[in-house]
Amino acid sequence: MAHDDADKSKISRRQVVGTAAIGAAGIAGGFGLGNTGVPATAQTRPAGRAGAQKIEVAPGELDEYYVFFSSGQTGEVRIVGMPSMRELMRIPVFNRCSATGWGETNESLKILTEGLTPETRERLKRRLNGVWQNGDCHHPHMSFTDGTYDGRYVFINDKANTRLARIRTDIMKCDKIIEIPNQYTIHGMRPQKYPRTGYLFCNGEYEIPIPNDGKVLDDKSKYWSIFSAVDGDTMKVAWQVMVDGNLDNTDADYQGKYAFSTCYNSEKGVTLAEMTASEQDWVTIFNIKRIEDAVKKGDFKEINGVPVIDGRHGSPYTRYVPVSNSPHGMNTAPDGIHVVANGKLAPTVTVMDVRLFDQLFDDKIKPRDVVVAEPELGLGPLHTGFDNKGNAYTTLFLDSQVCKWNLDLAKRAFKGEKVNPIVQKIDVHYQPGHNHASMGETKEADGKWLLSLNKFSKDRFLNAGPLKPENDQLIDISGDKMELVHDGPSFAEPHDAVIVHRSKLEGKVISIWKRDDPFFADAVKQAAADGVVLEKDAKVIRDGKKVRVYMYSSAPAIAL
Ligand code: RUQ
Repeated sequence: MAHDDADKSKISRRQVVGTAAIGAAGIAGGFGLGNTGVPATAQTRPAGRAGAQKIEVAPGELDEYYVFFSSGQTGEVRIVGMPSMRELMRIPVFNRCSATGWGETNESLKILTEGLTPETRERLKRRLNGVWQNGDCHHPHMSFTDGTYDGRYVFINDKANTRLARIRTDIMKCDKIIEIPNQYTIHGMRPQKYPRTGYLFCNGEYEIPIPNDGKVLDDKSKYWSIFSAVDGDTMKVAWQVMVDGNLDNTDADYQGKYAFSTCYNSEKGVTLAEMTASEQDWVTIFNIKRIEDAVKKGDFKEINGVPVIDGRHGSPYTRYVPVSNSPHGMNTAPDGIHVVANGKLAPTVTVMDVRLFDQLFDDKIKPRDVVVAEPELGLGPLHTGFDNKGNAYTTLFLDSQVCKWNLDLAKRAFKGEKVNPIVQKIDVHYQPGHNHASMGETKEADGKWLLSLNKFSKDRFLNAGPLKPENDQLIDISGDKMELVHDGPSFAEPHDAVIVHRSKLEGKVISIWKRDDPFFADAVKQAAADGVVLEKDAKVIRDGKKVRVYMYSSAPAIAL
């Protein structure tokens, strides 16, 4: 059974798209929109709630999961409760927030500037507040210990300005932002899962001259991409690896030995035609132990204060596994064995077995020998989530579907057995990028929920103008079949989310600030220097051209 049967009576979007190619005039109004103006899907939805699991969270009840959403160019991280899908909080990071003062207060401005490179800090001095005014968050991820979330931090990348931010989960505030030198953009970003985070792996998506000092402008033979490992405790770049091709998405294994990234521009092209010229690109595998040893024994070049290791073809530090043209998402299965590279321009996903990587690095097998399955799923496979029963869920961007498939069946089909690894496809609305299963990127994947983060919501909500909200759809995966149970509009552009069971944060998130929290340390220090007792003094200190106002408020009174 390859297709969802919920919509059998209706024309499928794939047919609509096909029809449109033959004669677009007949379907003005777009995807399945009838003359009533009510979307076809809404008309055909069965009365009452689908799905076996309860999604209502009654007044006074709490959600079972925290969802941490990125927000694309909005620059913040959002916390949503699941399954209610109620938005609980926004954490400003790369943006400016009038409600909380982020981007205005001394504390936030310090965090926004202290981790930038000296050149960027200098350049930004001429701008408002001396900080970047935005960012582009793609991938929020929680810190790990022993293969599962440990509730310490959430990390988020800024693709636009090559920054990595850390959010303290006890207060749900950002406490560190760094800019990564020698690379341009951070796209794929993942924490080390084992033994702990440890490293944050950050992909430099675009090839640039290294060092990028303005001397090389158009000689692309001198352009390289960089894979960075940031120490999550100190928020310092531990090491970088220079690679052939570019780096899109990344993930790490459950053994602490390898990280791997997709490359869609092995050609080092600068035009679309050049970038998609080859039949195959590759997955780059990084050998963490060998790289750490290289740093210890000095096999690197120091560039802008960071040890940069040469991981291009022929080096002992990397291996390049050919896969079909332009892979995108990179996802390690909770079984700790399988790693999925999602095809994007190819209809396939490529499954590798991490247990074979040692042999690959010892040159006992060839790169393609680590591939154990390559099922054809549909058009535009971008990202894959997992349950705890050996199933995978892949978003199909062009088909606007989520494809559920079975890892074991895919391996058997790869060996030549006549089995179909596809279990079910369900329509989503529309154009899904990431999806995420509850606890699905940890060894504690629980197979309960799947979120499909769809880029377009056309016809799914009251019309709020030409700019449509996006649509985060909640899918119940606890049964044999996926069931769509909730549509959730969201503002541009969440991209990705992680679903964390609330037990991982229970007792960790505080409700009252501690007086000695480092977040306010500078103000406390300044007050002491001014001879002010913060808890009870209300004073104005004039210090040359600076005026410091100390005051407290206890509703309805303010102290000054
Ligand atoms: S990666 S769809 Cu696919 Cu940044 Cu967002």
